Amino acid sequence: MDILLWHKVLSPYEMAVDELILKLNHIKQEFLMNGKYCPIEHVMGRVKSISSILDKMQKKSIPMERMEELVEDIAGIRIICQFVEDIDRVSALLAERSDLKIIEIKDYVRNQKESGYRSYHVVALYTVNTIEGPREVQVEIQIRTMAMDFWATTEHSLQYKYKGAIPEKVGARLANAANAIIALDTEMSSVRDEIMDAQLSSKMKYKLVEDI
Ligand code: 0O2
Repeated sequence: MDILLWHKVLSPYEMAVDELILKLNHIKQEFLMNGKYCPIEHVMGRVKSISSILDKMQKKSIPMERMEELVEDIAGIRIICQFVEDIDRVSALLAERSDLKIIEIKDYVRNQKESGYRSYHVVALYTVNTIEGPREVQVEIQIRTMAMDFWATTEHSLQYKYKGAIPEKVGARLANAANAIIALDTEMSSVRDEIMDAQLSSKMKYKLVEDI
């Protein structure tokens, strides 16, 4: 596939990522305006690079004609939460939306991957309006805590550094770190109410100053 065709194929995914980031950030504002704690800390997104798409297709023996069906994370959104409990709240918010049709849930929070990876994945269909009419595209929304994100980002760079073959010693330390992340998330959850109250009042104060 030549580069122009790639851009044409990826364009609806770019639109989906841009629109969803905007909409999800708006949820944050709504919570704040209503004086409520927001389970979303921040939102990021990206369209998978052409080389990563090709790598995944090769790894999973996906033929070109089934790329859009089988590479589920061409459009990727990442929602970062403060507390583990927020993950279910965000997942419920997504399930209620009329612009998302959820087709698959992968709960690696309750079912941690062998690598130590924890995150909650929602694969959904989202419609964008192109000049050729409406297009339904798949998006993968990853929901995780800040601590889970720290671990996953670090492990991802080590996977890259060691080309997927992380040495046993490093793997063992990553496994220890994964356990420490679980302990940290549990500890943060135990002081959740106090942190939520403190943050809400400071954010509201900031908002009032902004409004004057
Ligand atoms: P990217 O874009 O570089 O993050 P699999 O074959 O199991 O690896 P699958 O079945 O396509 O993946 O779907 P799954 O398990 O939902 O994983 C898709 C994405 O989840 C990955 O994208 C990662 O972002 C993240 N992920 C899954 N497992 C791990 C893991 O062990 N460590 C880290 N750090 N992230 C993980 P990609 O394709 O890796 O690409």
